[in-house]
Amino acid sequence: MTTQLWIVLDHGVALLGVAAWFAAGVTLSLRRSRLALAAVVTAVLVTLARVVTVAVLAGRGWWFVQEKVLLGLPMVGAAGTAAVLLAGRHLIAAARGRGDGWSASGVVSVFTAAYAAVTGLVVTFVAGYPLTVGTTLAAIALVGAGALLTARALVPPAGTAAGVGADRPSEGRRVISRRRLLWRTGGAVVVTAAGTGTGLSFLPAEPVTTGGGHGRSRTVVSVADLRGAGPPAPGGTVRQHTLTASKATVRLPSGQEVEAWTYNGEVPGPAITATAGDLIEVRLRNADIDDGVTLHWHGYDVPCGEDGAPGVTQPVVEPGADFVYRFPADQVGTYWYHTHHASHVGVRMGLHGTLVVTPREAREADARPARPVDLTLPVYTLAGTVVLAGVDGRTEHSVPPGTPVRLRLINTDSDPHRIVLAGTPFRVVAVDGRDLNEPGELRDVGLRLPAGGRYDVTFPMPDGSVALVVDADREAGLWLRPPGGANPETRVGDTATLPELDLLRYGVPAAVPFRQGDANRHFTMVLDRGVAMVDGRPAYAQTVNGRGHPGIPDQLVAEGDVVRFTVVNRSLETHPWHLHGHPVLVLSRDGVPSTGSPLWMDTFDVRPGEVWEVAFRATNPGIWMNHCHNLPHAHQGMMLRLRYDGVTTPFDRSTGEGARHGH
Ligand SMILES: [Cu+2]
Repeated sequence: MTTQLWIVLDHGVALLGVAAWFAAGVTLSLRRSRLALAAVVTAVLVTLARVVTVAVLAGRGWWFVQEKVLLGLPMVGAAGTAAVLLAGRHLIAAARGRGDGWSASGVVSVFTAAYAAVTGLVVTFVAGYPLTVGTTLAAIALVGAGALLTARALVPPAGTAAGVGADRPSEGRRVISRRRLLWRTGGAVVVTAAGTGTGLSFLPAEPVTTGGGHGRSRTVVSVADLRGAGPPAPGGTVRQHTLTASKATVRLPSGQEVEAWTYNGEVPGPAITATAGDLIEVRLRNADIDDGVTLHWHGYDVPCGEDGAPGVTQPVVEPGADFVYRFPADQVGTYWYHTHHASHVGVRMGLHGTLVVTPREAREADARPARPVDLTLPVYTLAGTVVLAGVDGRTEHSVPPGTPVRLRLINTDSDPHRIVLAGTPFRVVAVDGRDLNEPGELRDVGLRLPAGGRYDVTFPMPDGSVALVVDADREAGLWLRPPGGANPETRVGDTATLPELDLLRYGVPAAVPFRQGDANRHFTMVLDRGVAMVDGRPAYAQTVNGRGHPGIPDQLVAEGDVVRFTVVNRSLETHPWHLHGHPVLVLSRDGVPSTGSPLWMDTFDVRPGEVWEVAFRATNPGIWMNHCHNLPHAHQGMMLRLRYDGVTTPFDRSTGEGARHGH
C-alpha cells in the first residue's frame, strides 16, 4: 500500500475516533448506558487501530507522523484511559442493572477524550510538521478548555448549590468557593497556555539555514553584477528578440477567442531557438500588463542576474518599462520561458514560450537525404481548453517513412499531463533538456509530464501513422501520416490504462559527478498544507516545514558544495519541485535508489506521500528561487530561496529578508 493510501486511511481512522468519542459523550449524557458502553468500546478500538496506522506511517518516515506520535496519540491516549477508568465502572454497573451509567467525571472525561481526538486531527491539518512548542501548548490548552467548560456545564460553580450540602450550608459554600478557585486557576492556565502557544506559532523563523555547512564569508557580490553579457563563441551569432508583453485576443483554430496576456500578441510567445555557442539577447517590454512581468528561462542555467525573479534578481518590469536579458546558448536542449511575476496568473493567461537550443553540428546534418522532423510541442491550458502547440484540436503532418522524428514535449501548465504515443516504438532521449544514457525502446506506456517538465521523444517514422494523444483526448493531439495516406489509420486504444514509464528505472547507469555521501549540505523540505503567514497575512497556506513564503528560511550554500535535498510530500496534492539555476540529480524515491540512466531534472513531481532525494553541485552563484511549480501553490506560500554565501540583492525593497517577491 502506498504512503498516500496510509495517510488517507490514517485520516479516516482519526475521524472515526473523533466520531466515536463524541458519540460516547453524547449517549452518556443522555444516560443511554448501553449505547454509551458500545461507543466507548468502539472509540477504544478505533484509537488502538490508529496506533497501527501511525506505526506504519512512521516506517515511511518520521515527517509523516511526528505530531501524531508526540502529541495527538498521547493526548487521546491519556484522556481515553481516564475516560475508560472513570466512565467504564459506572457503565459496566449499568449493564449489570445497577444505575444508569451516568457520572459527572465520566461525562467530562469521555468528552475530554473527544476533544483530544479532534484537536490531534486539527493539529495535523493546521500545523503539521515540524511540531512546535507553540502548537503543543495551544493544543493542550484547547483540550483543557474543553474539559473545563464541560465540567462547568455539568457542575455550575454557583447558583444552584442544590445538591451540594443543602443541609449543611457552610460546607456547601466551602465546596463552591473551592470549585470557583479551581475554575479560575484552570481558566487562567488554559488562557495563558493558549496565548503563549499561539504567539510562539507566529514568531518568524531564523532567516537562514545552513544545512550543516559553514556560515557567512566576507566576499560580497550583488546579483546585479552576475550578468551574462559577452560576445558569442567563435562562429556563433547573437540571437536578438524583442518580446512585448501585452493583452490581446487570441483566436484558437477551433474559432474560440480568448482574452489572453501575450508576448508579441501570441500564445505561446515567439519560439526562441539558437545553436550552441550563440548569444541570446532578449529585450522585454511591458506594454500594458498592469501587474508587471519578467522573463524566467525555465531550466536554463543562466547567470543569476538574468534569471527573471522579480525582487531577487531584478525589479519587476512595469508597464512602459523594459529589461534586456543576455546569456550564452551553452546548454543544448528543450526549455521554455515564462513570466515569474504573479506567475500563477500570468502563465495561465499566456505569458510563456519555448526555448530550444540545438547542437552546432545539427545544422550541417540538415543536408542529409531524410530531413529530420523536429517539432516543439508546448502543452498548456488556455481558458480551460488544452492546447498543443497553438492548436486546440488535431494537428496533422505528412512525414515520409524512415524520417527521423523528434518531438519536444513541454508542459507549461501547473498540473501534469499524460502523453501517449501510438503507432510506433519510441525512445525518451532527453528529460528536462538533458540527454539520457542509452534510453531503451518503449511501446504501450504512458508518459507523465510534470508541470514545467520536458521530454524529447524520438523514433524513425514508420510506414503507418503515428498519434500523439494528450490526456486521453483522441479527438485532439498530433497525427503524423505517411504521404498519400494509403496505409491504414493507427488504432489508438484505451490510452488511459497503459502503465506509466518510471524514469528512475529507464536507461543505463553511467558515471555521475558525485554521490549521496559527497553532499556537504543537506536540506529537508516537508511539503504540506497548514496555517502560516504568507506575504504578511495568515492563510491556509501551501507550506514548507510549516512555513509560507517569505517566512521560510533561505537555504545557504557555498560555491563548490554538493547539496542534497530531501523533499517529503505530506499532503494529498502533487508538488512539482523546481530549483532555479541548477539541474538536480535524482538519487532515490521512497528510499529506492534510481537504477536507470543518470536522471537530471529541473522539475520533478513529488506525489502525495513520496520522499525524493536529489543532489546538485553549487556552481552557479546567486540567489535562486526554490519552489513548487504548481504556480498557485507557490503563490500560496510554497516558495523559498537558495542563497550562495556572499551574494546579495539590491532588488529586495524591504529590509533584506522577507520581501514580497513575485513568483
Ligand atoms: Cu505544489
